[in-house]
Amino acid sequence: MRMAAMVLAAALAAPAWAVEIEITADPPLAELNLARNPGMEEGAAGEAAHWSFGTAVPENFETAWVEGEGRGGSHALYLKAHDSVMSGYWSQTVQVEPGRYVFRGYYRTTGGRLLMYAHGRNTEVEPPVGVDERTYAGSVIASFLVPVFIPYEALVGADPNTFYPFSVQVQVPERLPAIALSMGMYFSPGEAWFDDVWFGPAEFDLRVRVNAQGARIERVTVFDRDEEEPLYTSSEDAAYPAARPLPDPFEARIPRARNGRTYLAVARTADGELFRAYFPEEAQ
Ligand SMILES: [Ca+2]
Repeated sequence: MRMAAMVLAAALAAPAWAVEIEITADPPLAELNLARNPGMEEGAAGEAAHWSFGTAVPENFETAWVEGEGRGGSHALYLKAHDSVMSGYWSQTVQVEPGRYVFRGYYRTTGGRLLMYAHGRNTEVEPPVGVDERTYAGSVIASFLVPVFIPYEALVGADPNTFYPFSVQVQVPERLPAIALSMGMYFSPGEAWFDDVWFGPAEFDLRVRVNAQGARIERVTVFDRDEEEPLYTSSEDAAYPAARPLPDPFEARIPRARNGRTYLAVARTADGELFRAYFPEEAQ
């Protein structure tokens, strides 16, 4: 009898509802990804689809589409540079429009100097537009395309079995119809693996949905985790003038979220209970 009473008390103390919050990119990031074969899983006859390796000294490099060594899925791109005589890169070309993009991905390495960059040039217009990654420093076009250069020194101590993220901001100028995404080894011996590439718009819309399932939700707030001020508050949303509780389900769209940032959606019930969800999900 005493046991039954305790169980009942516990049941009463627990909330009768399970508020569900979903915060997603809309459209989903996978649909915004302009890179083809971004996870390196497509290919045939030992060749990864859509990626090719380029260097002026092919004999300095071993390259492969490797299986069982990927970060996501099973496949990755691999390269080994024997000596420091030349750079070499895995690349693919993507069509672009003027605007801000992000080139992201993951590498792992046992050593060597890596360079990941987005680059392009159109010499058929006057003046020519584009950039050369080796002359970006201090030039007028420095902000167009910024390479991520990871020197050997920075990689000392890096776990050779761990994939690390890289991210490059890309400002595509007018009259540059396409750019190449490249990942490779820069004048040093070493080896590297690349996987899970994403190239797409630097900003996108977030969609927040709250299924209250019986709870009274009073407020929904969305934060950029690195900013103090909320990005969105339902009480300031013209779509929900003084609505208490908020409609169930609740939905809001937040424009111009920035790629690479972490977002937090918080739903507050009438009792002051808080429910949270993160974007991207793994940030939690
Ligand atoms: Ca993969």
